[in-house]
Formats: sequence, C-alpha cells, structure tokens
Amino acid sequence: MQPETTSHRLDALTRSLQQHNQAHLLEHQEMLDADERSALLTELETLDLDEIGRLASGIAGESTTDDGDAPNLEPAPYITRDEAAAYRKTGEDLIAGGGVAAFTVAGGQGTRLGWNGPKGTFPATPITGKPLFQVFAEQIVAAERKYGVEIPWYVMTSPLNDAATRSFFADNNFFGKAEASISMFPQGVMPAVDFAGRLLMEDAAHLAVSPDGHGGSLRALRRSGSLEDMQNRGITAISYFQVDNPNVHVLDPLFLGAHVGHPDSSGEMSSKMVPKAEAGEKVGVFCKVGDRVQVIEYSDLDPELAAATDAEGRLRFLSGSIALHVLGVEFVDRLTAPGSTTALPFHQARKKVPCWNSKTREAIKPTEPNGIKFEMFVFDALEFAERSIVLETDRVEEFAPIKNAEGTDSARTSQDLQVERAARWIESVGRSAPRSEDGTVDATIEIKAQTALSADDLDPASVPEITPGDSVLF
Ligand code: UD2
Repeated sequence: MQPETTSHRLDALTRSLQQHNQAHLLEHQEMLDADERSALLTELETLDLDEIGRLASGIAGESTTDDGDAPNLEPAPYITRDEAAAYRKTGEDLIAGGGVAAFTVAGGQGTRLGWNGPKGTFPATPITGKPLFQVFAEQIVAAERKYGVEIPWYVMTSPLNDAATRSFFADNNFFGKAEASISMFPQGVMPAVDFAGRLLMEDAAHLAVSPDGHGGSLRALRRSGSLEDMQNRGITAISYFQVDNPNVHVLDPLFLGAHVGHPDSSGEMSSKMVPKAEAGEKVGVFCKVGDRVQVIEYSDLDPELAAATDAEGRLRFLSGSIALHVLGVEFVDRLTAPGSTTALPFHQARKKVPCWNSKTREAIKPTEPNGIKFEMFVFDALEFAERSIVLETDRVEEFAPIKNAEGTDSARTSQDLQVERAARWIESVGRSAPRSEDGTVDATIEIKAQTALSADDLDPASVPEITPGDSVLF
C-alpha cells in the first residue's frame, strides 16, 4: 500500500466516521503499523454506517422488536401428527427423489454451555458420548441407506468456529458420510455497539464483531453458493435444525410431506411446535398476526399473554418453537435475491462485550453488559410465507436440547430424555424397558441410528433383554 493511498483512504474514512459519530475508531491509528492500519481501514470501509446508525437509533430495551405488544396477536393454529399422517408418503417420495437437504445451524458461540470448542463437538449421547455432529451424521447416513439416495448436508459455522469445525469433521473421517456431500460455510458477522451506539473495538486493530444470528443463515446460504448448489442438485426443501438437539429427527417424512402437500402450506416455510411445559418456558411462541404466522421470542412476549389460559385451563399461547423448520429452496432464493425487500430485522441483545478503549488504550473485560449485539432470527422469515403450517410434535420424541452446563437443558437432562425416548421406542414394539416406581427408566439405553431412525423402524427382535441398572447399546 502506497502511503499517499493510505492517507487518502484515511481522510475519506475519517470524514465519514465523523458524520456518523464513530470518529473514535481512528483516534489511535498512528500507533498501528502499516499492515494493521491498512487492515483496520479495510474493515471500517466495508461497514454500512447508515445501517448501523439506524439500528443504534433503536437502542432502548432488550429488543428492537416489540411485536409482543401487538394488539392483534392470536395463537397460531397447529395441526397434529395424526392429521398430518396422510402426507408421510409424499415426504418419503421427496426424500427418496433427492429433493431434501439437511441443514444445521452451528454458528452460535455456546457461551452458556461453557464448552471449549464448537457446540457440535460436545459429547451428547448417554453411553458412547457421541458428539452432536456425529449424532446428526449417523442419522443422515442411515437415511441415505433407507431411502437409497445421497442426502447433502449443509453446516453453517461462524468465522469463530469454522476452522475448528472443519478439522473436527476431517479428524473423524466425516463420520462415515461422503465428504463431497457435506458443505460447510461461515455465517456473517455484525459489529457490536455501546449503549450510545458507538462501535466497539476488540483491540487496537479490529472491531468487536459477533455472528449475525441464525437468521443470517439465509443470506449465508446464498453468499456461500450453497443455495445454487442445492438448485443444481434438484433440492427443493431444506430440513433446518439447531446444533443443540440430539433428539432431532433430521429428516422427518411426515413433516416434509405436510410442508409440500398440506393445503394450509404454501411450501415456503413450515415449523414444528411442542406444547409449552409452563408459561415461562424459554422458547419462542407461534402466534398469528393478521393472516401470517410469526414466532414471538419468549423475551418479547408480554408475561400476561404468556400466562393467559383458555376455558380448559390450557395456556392460550401454547405452541412453543423448538426451532425445527422446513424451508423451500425457492423461498430462500426469493428472500435473499439481490434487491429483495424482504430482509429480516435485527434484534438487539445486551451482552458483555470484551473490548478496547481507544482513549485510554486499555483492554476491558466487562462484568456487566456493556454493549449491544445485533442478531437476525430465522423464524422472522415466517411472515414472508403466504401460508405456513405449524405441526405439533412430542417433546420427548424430538426435543432434548443441550444449552446449559447444569440444570435445565443441560447434558444431564438431555441424556435423561434420550434414554426415555429409547425406552418408549422399545415399549412401542412390545418389548420392555425397566422402570423405577416413579416411572423413570432404570437403565441407560442408547439406540444407534443404524438400528432405527424412529420407533417405526425398530425391529422387536433387535432389542436385547434389559435388566434394571443395565447400560445397553444396540
Ligand atoms: C432458541 C430459540 C427459542 C427456542 C429454542 C429451542 C431464538 C432466538 N430462540 O433459543 O425460541 O426455539 O432455541 O431450542 O432462536 N446460532 C447460529 N448463529 C448465531 C446464533 C445462533 O448458528 O449467530 C445457532 C446456534 O448454534 C444454535 C441455535 O442457533 O444451534 C440456537 O441459538 P441459541 O442457543 O442462541 O438459541 P436459544 O437457545 O436462546
């Protein structure tokens, strides 16, 4: 870089930063060496300062959206699995015809879990301690055998965990799945700001940035070329799931079939729900606003509405989102097309953002929230779908999230749910699993994906005798 060019860039950038009240970002630039300065200028030049200004002007409470107070908020209707059973064959045909891709969003930072590595590398299963990524991979491989077709798997990482995720897959030989049928790509990032809307720096040469939320997956699918790859492969439906749920049915023919065939679905975006366990459960809630389905995040839903009950005493806003969706490839294409006016909104989260003070030239490790991160949520795409179905499903069967190191939604509670599900599958084929007097399973049981992908697949003859206290893997 020629010095003249750098000084020209510096002048232009300084003017623009001043106009946007962000001049502090260059206050210390003379302490950087030429390469560091040039890298910082490049990072600052790519910022959309107008967009950041708009977002920062909305800094008020916990979130930029306040849909929870919308007067016309109604519970979203849902269909049961019995009602959707007629679409199983449609879904099976779609999978067998090569029309479906699996898609894991694994770009989150997993701070609550306190695991030193990508969340997908966390040991999840009760006996073999298989990491989450392996649980999904083995399901996909088993489905490929069952349906006689290659099922491409897309994994969204973040710039922070992309390299570690890639080496984990390579070190584990891609868990038996053909490498060419796995695509990984990092999601985008967003800069963080302080409560006055001023951009935070991570150190003297870099902005403090963080992943742009799982809603960033839609534009990352396009930017990475994955969307085009799907179109070239003839994929029409994307089975979307989060990295933290080992009980997920990665490819559920009934859900996929209802997404494609049910008259209340426009084939754009469908969702699964479980009835909320309690009013305060930390899951988004499916609502209807006008003629559109929406998810209102738990932190945005008015607590009075969250606790409201119907005549039978059931929660009125019952449908909890377990973050399982089917997305139409055409739908994602439409939403992310250049010039599209259907951008997902950014939500704000007040967080502790490690940063660097350009005045005092000190690193700061905050103990209290000091900044705002901006994230998009994938479920905000629902309102762009003309007709969208919500399918009820069973909590134990499909939801055993690992989010926290201890307590609710921890590895412990997830493994209990995995074992309970295994016992139910065994009992559903007429075999028995030992249970204690309080009804809990008195054994540790792990069923391999090769053995069965669901209770329907389980051959009673494959189930070993299980006595109380046993550890049984089959
Ligand atoms: C999410 C839902 C909640 C409920 C719950 C079910 C949101 C805002 N809330 O809560 O309504 O459905 O899940 O388990 O979604 N991720 C990325 N990139 C990011 C941020 C997250 O890939 O920038 C992934 C992350 O790796 C994980 C998933 O998204 O797989 C969920 O993220 P989370 O742990 O922040 O969401 P959570 O548990 O607050």
